[in-house]
Amino acid sequence: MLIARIANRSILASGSSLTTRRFATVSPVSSVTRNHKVVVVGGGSAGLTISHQLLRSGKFARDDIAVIDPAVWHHYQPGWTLVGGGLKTKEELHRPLNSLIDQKIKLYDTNVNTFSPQDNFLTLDNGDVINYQQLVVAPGINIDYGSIKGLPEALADPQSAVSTIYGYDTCDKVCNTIKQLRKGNAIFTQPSGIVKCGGAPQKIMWLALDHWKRAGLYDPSNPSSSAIKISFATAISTMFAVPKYNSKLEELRQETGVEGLFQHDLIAVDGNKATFSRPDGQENVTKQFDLLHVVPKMGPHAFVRTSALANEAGYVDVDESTLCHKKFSNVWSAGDASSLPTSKTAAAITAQSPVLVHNLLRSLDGEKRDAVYDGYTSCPLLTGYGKVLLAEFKYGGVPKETFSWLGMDQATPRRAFYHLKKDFFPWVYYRYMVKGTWGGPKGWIK
Ligand code: UQ1
Repeated sequence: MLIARIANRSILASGSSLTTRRFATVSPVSSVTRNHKVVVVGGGSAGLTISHQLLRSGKFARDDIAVIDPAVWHHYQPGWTLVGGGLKTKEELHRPLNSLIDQKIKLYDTNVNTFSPQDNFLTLDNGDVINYQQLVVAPGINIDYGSIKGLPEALADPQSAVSTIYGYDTCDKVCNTIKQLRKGNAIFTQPSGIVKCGGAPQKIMWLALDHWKRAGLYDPSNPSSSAIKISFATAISTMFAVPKYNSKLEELRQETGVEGLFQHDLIAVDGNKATFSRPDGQENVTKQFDLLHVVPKMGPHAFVRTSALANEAGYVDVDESTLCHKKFSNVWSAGDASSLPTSKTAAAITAQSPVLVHNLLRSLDGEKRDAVYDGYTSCPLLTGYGKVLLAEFKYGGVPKETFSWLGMDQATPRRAFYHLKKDFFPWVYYRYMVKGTWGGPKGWIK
C-alpha cells in the first residue's frame, strides 16, 4: 500500500499544474491516484452498454476502462410497471452489479465527489483521484420523493394506499393497492418536469383499469355507476407528448371513462387527500382518494448539477447529434443524465450508445466525430393486459416505427408488442444489451 502511494506520488510529482491542484484538495496521505483511458460514471443501462461496447471494440487492455457506481444492484427499471401490474417479481428483474461487469473493466464501487474536466480528472468520495483521457457521464437521474409534501411518509406506511412504480421499494406495493381496492376514487398522477419514461405514469393506470374491469369493479361503458372511479391527474395538458400517440391515448381515455385532470400537478399528500397546484394563479385543488399512484418529480444528481459539466437545468450539456460535451471535447453523456432533448428510456440508450462509442473511438484516434443520433426513443405503452401500443419516435416527436415495413400502425395496441415488452426486452437486455451486443431496432451488434 505504502509503495503504491509513493509510486502515485511520483506520478503526480511530474510537474503539471494539475498535480498541485490535486494536492490542494485531496490529502496525499490517504488518497490514491489512478489512470484510465476511459472512465464511465454510472453502471446503469447506459454505463454498462457503453463500457461493454467500448471493450468489444478490441482497442482496450485490462483496466483501460473503468466504471464508477456505488450500487450493489442493477435494476431493469422498465420492468417495474410489470411488477406494479403483478406480471413480474421485482427480484427477477435485478442482478448484482458486479456480476454484469466484464473482468477486464475496473469497477469503483463508490460515488463521484467532483469533476475537474479542465484537468481531465475526477475525485471519488473516498478522496481518490481518477485521471482519464475520455469521460462518459451516465449516472442517471434522481427521484425526488421529498418534492411532494407527505409523500415519503405515505409511501413508507404499509396501511396507506399510496405507492409508486418508480422505486424498487414500492413497485410491489402498487400491485397490492390495486388488488385491495374494492371501491372509491383511484387517482394516478404525472408531475411537471422531466421524468423517466413519460408513458409509465399511465401504463400502470391502464393495467389497473383492466384489472378492475375483469374483477367487475369497473365498467368502462358506465363509469358513473361503477364501484371505482378512475382519474388521471397530469401536470401537462395532454395524455402524451407525441401527437400521433396522444390522439390514440386521448381517444382511449374518453372511451373508457377515465377522468382527465389536466394541468394538475400533485404537491401534497395528507391522509386520503391529495393537493394539486394549477397554472396561471388558479387556486390549488384538493381531491379525496382511496388509491393514489404517484410519480414524484425527478432531476439531475447534485454532483452533476453543480459541476462544470451541467447546463442550466443541471443535465450534462452534450451536442444532440454527436453526444459530445459542448465545452469539453473528451467528455460524453447518454441516458437520463444527459441534456439530450428526447424521452428518457432504455430504448433511447440502445440508439445513443453506438453513436457515442463510435464518436469516442474516433476521437481517441484523432478523427472526426461522424456518427449522428437522431433522437430515437421508444415507449412500449401497456394499455391493458395483453396489449401494448409501441410508440417509437425521434427528435421533434416524429414517429420512427420499426415495424412500419410490415404495414403495421404501431398506435394500435397489439398482443405481439405486449410480448416484446414483457418477455423479449427483459431477456435481450440482460443477455445482450448490457453486454454491448444489442443495438435496439438495428438488431444485434457483432
Ligand atoms: C429495446 O431495444 C429495448 O431494450 C432492450 C427496450 O427495452 C427497454 C424497449 O422498450 C424497446 C422499444 C427497444 C427497441 C427495440 C425494438 C426492436 C423496437
